[in-house]
Amino acid sequence: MAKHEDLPIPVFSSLDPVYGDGSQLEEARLRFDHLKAKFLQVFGHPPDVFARSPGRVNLIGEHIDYEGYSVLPMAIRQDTIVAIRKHDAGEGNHLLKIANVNDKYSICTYPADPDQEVDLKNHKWGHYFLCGYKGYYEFAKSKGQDVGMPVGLDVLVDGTVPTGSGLSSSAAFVCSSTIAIMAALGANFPKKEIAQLTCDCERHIGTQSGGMDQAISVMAKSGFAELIDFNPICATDVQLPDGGSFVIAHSLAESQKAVTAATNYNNRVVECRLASIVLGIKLGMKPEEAIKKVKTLSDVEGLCLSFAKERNSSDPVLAVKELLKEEPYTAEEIEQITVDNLPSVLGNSPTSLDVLKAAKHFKLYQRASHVYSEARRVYAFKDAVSSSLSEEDKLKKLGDLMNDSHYSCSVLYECSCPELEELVKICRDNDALGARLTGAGWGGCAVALVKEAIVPQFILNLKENFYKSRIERGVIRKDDLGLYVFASKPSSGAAIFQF
Ligand code: NG1
Ligand code: MG
Repeated sequence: MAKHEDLPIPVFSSLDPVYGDGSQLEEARLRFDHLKAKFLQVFGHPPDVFARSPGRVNLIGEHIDYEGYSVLPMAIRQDTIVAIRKHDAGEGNHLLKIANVNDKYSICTYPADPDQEVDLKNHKWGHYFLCGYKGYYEFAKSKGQDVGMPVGLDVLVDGTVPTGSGLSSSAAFVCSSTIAIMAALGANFPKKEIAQLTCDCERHIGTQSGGMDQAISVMAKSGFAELIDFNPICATDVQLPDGGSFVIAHSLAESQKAVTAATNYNNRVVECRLASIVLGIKLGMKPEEAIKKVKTLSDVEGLCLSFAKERNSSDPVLAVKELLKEEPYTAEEIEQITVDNLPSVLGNSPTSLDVLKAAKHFKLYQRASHVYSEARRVYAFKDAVSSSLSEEDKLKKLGDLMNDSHYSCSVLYECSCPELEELVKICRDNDALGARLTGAGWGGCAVALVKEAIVPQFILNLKENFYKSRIERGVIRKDDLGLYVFASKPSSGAAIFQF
């Protein structure tokens, strides 16, 4: 039998395989009916085809995908649906028109030109569609496929993944866009290739992101979390213990990753890159060699491990502790080690230059310690799930690992924020077995592991202790609470609908 990741995106002629048979199905029917009606109203034609791709919650393994390490997310029910219609050759104006069912997002128009640049200085929501558009053409060309003359596309988007929440609304949008474009143009590819191409193309938005979000959005299976490995991308099913449930709660601080990239997300990617090069040099590589060959902390883990072994340890963090200093490094201090200036060390990439301009110093010790320890927690989590521990002990172990992960994100990686700290504490005070920020951080959601039996009471307690005062202050509406705090089961991955 072909492996799950080698199969193409499934094409369904009914909603049931994705949205089940309960209240979700009714909700989905209404959404699709509304999409069809609105499409007709905006564009004067019905759509050809639909694609959907879900958001995700990362259970453990934060800020390590771009360092080459495995992560453990699961898809959530909330998703993005893209309805699309391809113009006939010779028809219309050769434009990509991207509309949204939510009036907050005004229509975005681009030329139907796969070679156009994404205008990073002028961020628009439609840019994520453009990422998928460019990505599809880049990929098809790299496979030597005849892509023909680009034609105009009419597009209508309906997303239910809250934005800036660490639940990967961006990847849900990029993946559903890419898959809708493929479906409209009559192409389909193995899931693992789509996971890689959507990861590559989301970088056109200006973040040096890893591939977790796209991989889970494309490859998720209902009922399972997935251990995602990179290089090459591969997903292994992880069946979570029955007695526990994951509750997702929004801190209500929105993190605008595309806008804050230089000081937050890309800054950390650059710090990890510099940490890995400095470690490589300290562990015996010539500076030119390290600059050329070392891209991520996983590239020098072998050297760190040999160093640790000589000291009778199997922990790469030992090398970090002995070889890097705890005080932040200045650019000059790093340049003395690399014997080259930082812009050149980083290959003069525009997004890295933005980081260098904005950074005062670089916390190499802290970032590398986080990455190596978090990578090990992912495997410890996976091992605990499949261990022979009693369910009670298993859940406790998973909760402890989630708490350790949060501590590391907060103290070493500094990607938390006061609202997330408050929320995580409230989760723990209300009997969560573990709680942590999820996704990039600096706002967005926390995820808590809670005993199944207490989920309703736990959610009520969060409402009382975290959300009530915010409703009173008018930050959110009481009726919208269900959008901000909910329990989630692992949901299924991307799909195409052709009715
Ligand atoms: P979110 O939380 O969706 O912004 C980001 C990255 C991931 C990963 C996490 C941190 C993108 C598209 N996604 O996710 O690759 O690095 O942060 O673990 O940039
Ligand atoms: Mg994102």
